[in-house]
Amino acid sequence: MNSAKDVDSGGGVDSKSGVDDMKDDADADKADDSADPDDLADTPVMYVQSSVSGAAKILVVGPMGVGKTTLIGTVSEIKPLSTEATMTKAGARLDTAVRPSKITTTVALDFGRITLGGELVLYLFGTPGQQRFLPAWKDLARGALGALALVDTRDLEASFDAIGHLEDLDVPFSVAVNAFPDSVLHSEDDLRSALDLLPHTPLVICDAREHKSSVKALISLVTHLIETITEAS
Ligand SMILES: Nc1nc2c(ncn2[C@@H]2O[C@H](COP(=O)(O)OP(=O)(O)O)[C@@H](O)[C@H]2O)c(=O)[nH]1
Ligand SMILES: [Mg+2]
Repeated sequence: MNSAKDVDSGGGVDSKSGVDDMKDDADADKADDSADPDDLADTPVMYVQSSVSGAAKILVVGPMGVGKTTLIGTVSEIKPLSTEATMTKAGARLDTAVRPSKITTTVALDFGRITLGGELVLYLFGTPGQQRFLPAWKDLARGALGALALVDTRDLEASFDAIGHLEDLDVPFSVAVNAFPDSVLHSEDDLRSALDLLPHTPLVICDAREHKSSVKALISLVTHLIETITEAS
């Protein structure tokens, strides 16, 4: 049985050359892992590259505090749109403070864009995790090709809603465990069984603050989507 650590961030990504090309290009496009999304305000190239031949709407889902805003900000080649708002006492009855240090929350959505392999543009829509945003969440799911479901192993149950909604709405997804320093280590088998994942659903570990790791998580999803579409046709 593999330890959760062994669920390499590339897990679930096969070595198809096209996918590797995507990874390399995405890495080259943004080599600096520590890039501050705010720096992108000065980035002149904001348009979709002329080499792009396809686009996909991708959801980034998960409970509050799991790292959705962070991941989209990490990978986005445009200044990400984020609707973070300071949590107030008014929301205290509704929004459970997941971490004392977390004082903002996404009130509508996050939006970012990443081009993989110079050919495929992913439009990333981060969805608010709170249960009361469920109607908005369903609207956002319309037209989505797939979703990356972020999971925090410190509170697996918090991810059940989002994963359940994806299953209900038939949105194919892959799961990325966003590793926090105090995350509990689980074996891959245990995680799969706790999250009730189908065998073909990719499960990877990522650090939403790291570009390469986050891109790998998205590539695992895209690979899965390509396989799903190919199998269906
Ligand atoms: N240590 C660690 N902290 C993270 C990671 N991802 C996000 N965070 C922090 O966790 C907090 C919640 O992340 P955020 O992206 O706002 O979560 P969201 O509610 O899902 O959008 C922020 O303070 C992030 O800086 C991670 O991979 N590792
Ligand atoms: Mg957020």
